[in-house]
Amino acid sequence: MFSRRGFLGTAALLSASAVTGRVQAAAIPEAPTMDKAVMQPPLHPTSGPEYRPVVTLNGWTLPWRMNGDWKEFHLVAEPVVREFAEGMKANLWGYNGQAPGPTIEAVEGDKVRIFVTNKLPEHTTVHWHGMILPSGMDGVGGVTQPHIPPGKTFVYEFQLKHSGTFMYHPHSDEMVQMAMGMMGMFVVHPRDPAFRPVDRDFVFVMSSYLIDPGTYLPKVNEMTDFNMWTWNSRVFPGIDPLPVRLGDRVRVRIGNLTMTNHPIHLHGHNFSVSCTDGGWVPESAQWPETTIDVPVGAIRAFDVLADNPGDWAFHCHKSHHTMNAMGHDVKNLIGVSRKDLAKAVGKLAPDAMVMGSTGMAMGDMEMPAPDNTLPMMTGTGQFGPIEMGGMFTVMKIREGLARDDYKDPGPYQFPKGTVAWEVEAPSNEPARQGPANAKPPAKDTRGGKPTHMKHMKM
Ligand SMILES: [Cu+2]
Repeated sequence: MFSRRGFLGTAALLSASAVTGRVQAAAIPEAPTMDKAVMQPPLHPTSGPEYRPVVTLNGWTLPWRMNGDWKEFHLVAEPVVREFAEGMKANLWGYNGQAPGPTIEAVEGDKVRIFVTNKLPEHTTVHWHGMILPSGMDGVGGVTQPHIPPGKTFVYEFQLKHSGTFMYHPHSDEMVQMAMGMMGMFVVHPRDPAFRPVDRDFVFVMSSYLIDPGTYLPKVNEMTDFNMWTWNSRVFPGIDPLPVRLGDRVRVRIGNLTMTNHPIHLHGHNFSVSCTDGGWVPESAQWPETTIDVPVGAIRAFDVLADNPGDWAFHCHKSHHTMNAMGHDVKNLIGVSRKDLAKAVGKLAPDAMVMGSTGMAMGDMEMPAPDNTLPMMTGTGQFGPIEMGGMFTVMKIREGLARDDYKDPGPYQFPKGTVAWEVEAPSNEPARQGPANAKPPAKDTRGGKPTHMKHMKM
C-alpha cells in the first residue's frame, strides 16, 4: 500500500472542500509515495464518470484530489531505489518513490492540474508525450518553459482533449534523465464508458539500462549495449504475471522509452492493435497479429479475447532481451570438442566451465556472481528451469477469477493428457526420411528395405 509520507487519500477525498481558481490552487496537494514494486489493485474513481481503471505491472496509479472542477495530481521527481527482481536493486531517478513513476489516470474532457516538485540534484521538466495541449504545457526545457530548478515546484494545467494512452518523461538533460529511469504512463479513459470497454487493462513502459554486475548505477552514456531490458524497470522473474479470467476482454498498453524497438509476442492467442499514442485505431483498420512491434518513443495497445485457458508466455521476441546481464563478446563453443577445450581452458582457468559443450543448457549452470547481480537467465516453472530474464512474463488465463483479482493464481493445472509427452523411441538413431525428391538407392546393399524407410509408417 501507499506509505504514509504525504499520502492524500484516494481520489476526490478532498473534493468536499471544493475551491476554484488559481489563487486557491496555490495550496499544493500532498504527494503520495510508494515503497513497493508490486502491482497495486486498480484505483476506482470515486467521483466523475465511471471507468474501468488500469493496473500497472509492478506499479500503481497516482491518487488525486478534486479542486473545483480541476483534477489535481502531484509528482515529485527524486532519486529512488528500484528493485529489478529479487537480488538486484538499482539507484535510479523516478517519481514519488519509484521508477517508473505512478500511472496517471483521468477521463477525456477532464481539466488536470499537475504539480511537479523537483527533488533531483539538477533541473528537470515533464513532457506529456502524445497529448494534444497548449504549447506552453508541453514541458520542453528551454523551448516551452524554463527548466524546473532543484527544490522548485512548477504546475501544468491542461484539458484532456482525447482519450487514449500516453506517457510522461522529462525533456531536460534528455539523455541522462531517461537513462536514469524517469518516465511513467498516462491513461485517459473515454468519457463514454461504452467506448471499447475491456474487463482487464494492463499498462507498462519499457526502459533499458547498462548496470555492470555488482554495481547499482546505470551507465547513462551507453547507447546500444544495454544489459537490463525492463518492463516498468523490472526484469523476469521480477515482472508480475498478468492474471486474467477466462473469457475476459483484455487490453495491454505498452510504451517504449528504450533505444530500440521491441516485438512483443503473446502465445496462444491472436490480437489486434487498438490504440497508439496517436489515438484509437478504427476497427476497420485493424488486422490480426500475435506479435506487435513497439517502436522507440511510441505506444501500442492491443486488445485480446482471453478464450484459451493456460499459462501463456508474453515476451519481447528479441531473444537477447529475455536475458539479464551477460557478456556479449563470449565465443560460441557449441560443437567444439569438450576434451580438448577443457584441457586448454583448464590450463588458463582451473575453475572455468565450457558453455554448450557438456550437454548442459545455460539454465542448469550456477556460477558465482558479485552481489546485486541477477543470473543472465533464470526462473523455474512447474516443469523445470525457464532459462530467461529481461522482458518476459506469463499471462495466466484461468476460469472463475473474481473481477478485480490480480493475485498470481499459481501454475496452470493442465488437464490430464494435454501436455507434450515423451514417447518410446530408439535412443541412438531416429528414423529419417530422405529429401522428398531423392531417388531411392539403386540397389539395397543391406539386404532389406532402404534404411531411411525402415521405420516409416505411411
Ligand atoms: Cu526487446
